[in-house]
Amino acid sequence: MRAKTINHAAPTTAFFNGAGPTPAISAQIQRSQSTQSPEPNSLTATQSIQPVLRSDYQPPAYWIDNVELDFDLDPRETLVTARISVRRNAQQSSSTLDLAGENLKLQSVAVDGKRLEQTQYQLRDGGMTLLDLPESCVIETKVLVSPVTNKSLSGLYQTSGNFCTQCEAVGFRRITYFLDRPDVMTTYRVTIRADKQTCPVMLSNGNRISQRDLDDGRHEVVWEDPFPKPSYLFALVAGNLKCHRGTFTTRDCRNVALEIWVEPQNIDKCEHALVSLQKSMKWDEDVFGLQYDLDIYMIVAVNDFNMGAMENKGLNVFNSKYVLALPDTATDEDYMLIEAVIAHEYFHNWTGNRVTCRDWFQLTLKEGLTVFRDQQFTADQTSAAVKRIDDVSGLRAGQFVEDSGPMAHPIRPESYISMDNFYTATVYRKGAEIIRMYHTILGAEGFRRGMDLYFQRHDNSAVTCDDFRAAMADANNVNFDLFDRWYSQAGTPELTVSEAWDAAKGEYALTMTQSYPPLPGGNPGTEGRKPVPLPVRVGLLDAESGEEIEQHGGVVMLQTESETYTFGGLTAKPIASVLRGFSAPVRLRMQRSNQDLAFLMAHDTDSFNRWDAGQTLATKLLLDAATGVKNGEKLKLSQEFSDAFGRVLSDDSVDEAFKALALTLPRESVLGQEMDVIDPDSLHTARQFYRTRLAETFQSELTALYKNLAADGAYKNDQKSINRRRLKNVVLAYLSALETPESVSLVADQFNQADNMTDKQAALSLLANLDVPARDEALTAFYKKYQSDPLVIDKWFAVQAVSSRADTIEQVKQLTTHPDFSVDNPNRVRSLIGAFTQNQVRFHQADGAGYKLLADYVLKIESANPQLAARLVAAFNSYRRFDETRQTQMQNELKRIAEHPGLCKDVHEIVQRALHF
Ligand code: B3K
Ligand code: ZN
Repeated sequence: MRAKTINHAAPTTAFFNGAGPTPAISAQIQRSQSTQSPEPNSLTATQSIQPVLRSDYQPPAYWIDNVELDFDLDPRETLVTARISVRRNAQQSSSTLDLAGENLKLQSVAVDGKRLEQTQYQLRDGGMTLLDLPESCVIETKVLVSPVTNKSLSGLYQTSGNFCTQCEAVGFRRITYFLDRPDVMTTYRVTIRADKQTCPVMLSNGNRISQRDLDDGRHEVVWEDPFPKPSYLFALVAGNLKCHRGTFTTRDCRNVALEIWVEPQNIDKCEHALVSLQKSMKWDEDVFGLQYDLDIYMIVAVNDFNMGAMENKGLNVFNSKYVLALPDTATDEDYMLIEAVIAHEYFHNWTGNRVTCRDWFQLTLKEGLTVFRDQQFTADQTSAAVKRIDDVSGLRAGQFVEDSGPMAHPIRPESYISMDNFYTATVYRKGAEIIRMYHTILGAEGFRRGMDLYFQRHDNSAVTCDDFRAAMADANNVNFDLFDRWYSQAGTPELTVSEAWDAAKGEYALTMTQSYPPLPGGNPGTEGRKPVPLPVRVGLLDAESGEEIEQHGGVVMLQTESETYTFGGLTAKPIASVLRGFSAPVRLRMQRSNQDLAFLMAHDTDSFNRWDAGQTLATKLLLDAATGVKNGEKLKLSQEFSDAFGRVLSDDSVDEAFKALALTLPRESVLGQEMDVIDPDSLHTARQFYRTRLAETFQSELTALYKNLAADGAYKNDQKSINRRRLKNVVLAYLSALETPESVSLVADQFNQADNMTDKQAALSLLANLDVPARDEALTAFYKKYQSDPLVIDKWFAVQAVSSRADTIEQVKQLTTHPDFSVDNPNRVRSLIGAFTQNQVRFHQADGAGYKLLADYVLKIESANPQLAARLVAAFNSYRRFDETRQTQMQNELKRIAEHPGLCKDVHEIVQRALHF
């Protein structure tokens, strides 16, 4: 292949959208102080919401050499004593030290053993300032915190009666006054005292060095973590827990004790998590040469948790959803996610903990990299092709939407009001795509060289994304300077590809042009955007035989706005397969005929593009059909698509999981992105029409395939069986679209006879869409059987919330009054309200009732759990993409939320960005 550049056009002002910075974000606003937990030590009664800027980074005035923490645990009044040895940063001359602290009742503060008078320190909103400190000293603070009333699930809180902490990003300051920033790394010694009856187990990071009983019915344990760490990796767990144990022997023959701690009733559900951990430990040794470094690795499963899990050093805390599994209660997808999340948190031990972030703007340094690592791990455990398709689908459905709306930000953001709002699909998923591009360019070996150098240079330190990029470049003698743009520019680039065939010369040319669609609202990172380096994997197929033209396959690097790549020595016009494996996170724009797409669906040797060709074709046809619905036309199933569908259905050369994906139509939310104005109703009708017509056309093939797949016998957990179940349930979904008595009983039979949750849940979800007696019977039976298992009851709420039935919103409202619904449990809120916001056709119901319901719940939970409320309210972020009526309705709800007195800053930030977009 040879490349010649025909157009080196300088970046045009087309990227510039002219709007200034979002005023409401930079503006200071006054808010009354949160009344939820009074802070008697605060000096000010009001607090201004000021963004934190990346450009404001300053090294700390003091370092911390070590910290001793003492916890006297009590649900209402836990006494936390912290002794921190501080030493002035040689590069700074200040004798003033600002410690962060929130929701703490200060009891005393002493420096080098001398208690300070109130005049010797200042308490301010968000912390304490100590004046005239010597060059080094020991600061001792005593504070009271109240775990039982802490519903924010940040800091020290109670869950199911047990004590638990969550410190990332800024929860440690809710435990004690501290330099709560990731560049301050120190060693911890932690003493925990609690009632022996209610808290028989007391855990913290590192190694347990002593344990003893006290006279008053309490007991004490001391933990010491030899590795310096930032405060966000601190953890403490105490309560009545049981342990599922295992071991792992490292490559250096060290024995590591593996302990999974859960509530007693869940002790039989831990084996899968344990095996996942062992696999992860082995994989990181094999692929990256990284061994575990402590003698013990603990995982605790808790029911109330804001996210998936947390990688605290040696003591991971997990949402129980990502630990507990038995075939009867967890689906194949749950099993896979558990393995992936366990791996992700384990991999953080090196990418995150040993080498951490200098400041929170660098979050993608650890998250993008660790997501990439867990993706590679899962690809190795399952199927690389299927994993890639799943990941790209997730990226398109979540990150692409974020990147074109009010929350668009570079993977390394420039500013934030609440850091918790920036644990985003962009930082995680797009961040992982950027890492993947280094891997694509350097190959596995070159990437490994870069990783080795990164650890060699930066072990035990807090660094930046630039340091990572430099390690990758230096280890391979490559210049990655242009990659900096991926870190500083927001938005999804569009890659427009056009082809030209010169029959006389036997030359085929692909011209690739990159651009950014403009973003209104002037989000940081959108002005003056420049071309980014794009590794584009390309292949050519012989249009006659469908065979790969080997000499022309490979990766081309597009580093400028536009280039043309010419492929010579051809006797006939080939069919190009572009962006194989989704080698760069862009929207590909290439005019292709339906025949070419059908050809790629049948012949592409790149399985990602094989699948994507089908999705592109389906998208074109479904969008046409949606327009047809709108115009009142009679819909028709496209013959081309029907033929292609039939070929996939009868293709025995692909594995069942791939076939399941290839037979699945693009989701309504993904289709919506391709419309100028999203029309949820027409889209839904069009997609339903296609599902039903395909089911009718292929009824006998689908029925035969279903029977074949259903004849597998008793549940098995191997990959082949998992793939077959995946396909079986896609086939069942088509059959259920027929809505005939036979198809309903097929689904009901699967529900009744299933010996595993995958099949049961799949059938229940299908029944939930129908208006038949079997629906209510199944929902009742399911509830009755699983009512004592919260994770399964979450599924019960979710299937009803995502139902396509016209009365879904009424059902969701009803369910909010169900005795099992609780606003304090994030999993439950997400399973009902969160799931409902993903139900495009019902959440966007024309009368705005869905919007009102969401806004009501955001306001109901915002003061208790700001993080969760902010996640939910982001469902309004796409409001500009809808028709005017819906836009106005959503805008009005956003305004109602914005005007709520004392609104928490997390929700404030999301809502203001949305309103000013
Ligand atoms: N690092 C945590 C996320 C913390 C979120 C704080 N709001 C989980 C993870 O990415 O591994
Ligand atoms: Zn992570």
